[in-house]
Amino acid sequence: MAERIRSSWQVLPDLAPLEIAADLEAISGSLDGEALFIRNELRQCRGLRKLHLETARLGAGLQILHCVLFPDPRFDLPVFGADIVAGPAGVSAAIVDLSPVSGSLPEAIASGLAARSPRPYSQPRELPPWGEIFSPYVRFVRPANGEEEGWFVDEVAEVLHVLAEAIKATEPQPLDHPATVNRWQGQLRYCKQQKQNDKTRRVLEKAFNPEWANRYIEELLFDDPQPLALGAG
Ligand code: 18B
Repeated sequence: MAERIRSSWQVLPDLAPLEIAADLEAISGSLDGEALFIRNELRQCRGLRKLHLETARLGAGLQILHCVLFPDPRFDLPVFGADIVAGPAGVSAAIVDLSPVSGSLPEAIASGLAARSPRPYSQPRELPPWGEIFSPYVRFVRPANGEEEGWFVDEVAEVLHVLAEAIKATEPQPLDHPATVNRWQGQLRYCKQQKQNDKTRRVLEKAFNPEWANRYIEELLFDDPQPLALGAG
């Protein structure tokens, strides 16, 4: 999955490095005597202020893949988010979405997502209340076997393709355009809702400590978009 995501980034326009604090790029430690490792990769490109892929192994058998692509608010683009959580018994949660930041998805995105063939997962999962940020096309499942895991990997690639096409087709609006301001607020709200996921916080608090977990969530996982310097765009 991580390899599929990395290779999907290669086609994006003006892909460039994005600085990351050295102490957040590769993190290792131990939890209950088990090795703990986190790797973070950051990029930026035309249309996206931040591309983030995190792969983590936390304690006894918990593996997480977390990927969020945050749009530059000047572009009419949604937030891409994916999270896969696997324990010793297999994948318990697999979610992928292009989430709107302006009420509803741009038309080309919605039709691109709607055109995909549905997969008959046997164990769909119910979203938590903070999940109201997700689009009607969100996929949230517990893949029951290798076949369903394969469906999910394919779906993530399809969703990334829909986003990549939209990035190519979208022109930026000025920083002080009301639509830009609206999308900036929508992205702020996306981050605020994601921070209500207690399951993420609890795992990080246990593996590290509450202060570290809070900094990690605020500064790396769901950092707010930069304030709009009105008049500068
Ligand atoms: N998340 N996930 O990314 N989370 O970060 N995640 C869990 O089987 C981590 C995102 C999402 O039912 C679970 O329930 C950690 C993004 C949803 O209440 C654990 C990190 C999205 C749920 C973690 C991480 C997202 C969920 C419980 C940082 C979506 C279900 C596993 C590396 C775009 C929440 C389970 C619920 C669950 C942990 C979604 C342990 C530590 C970007 C909806």
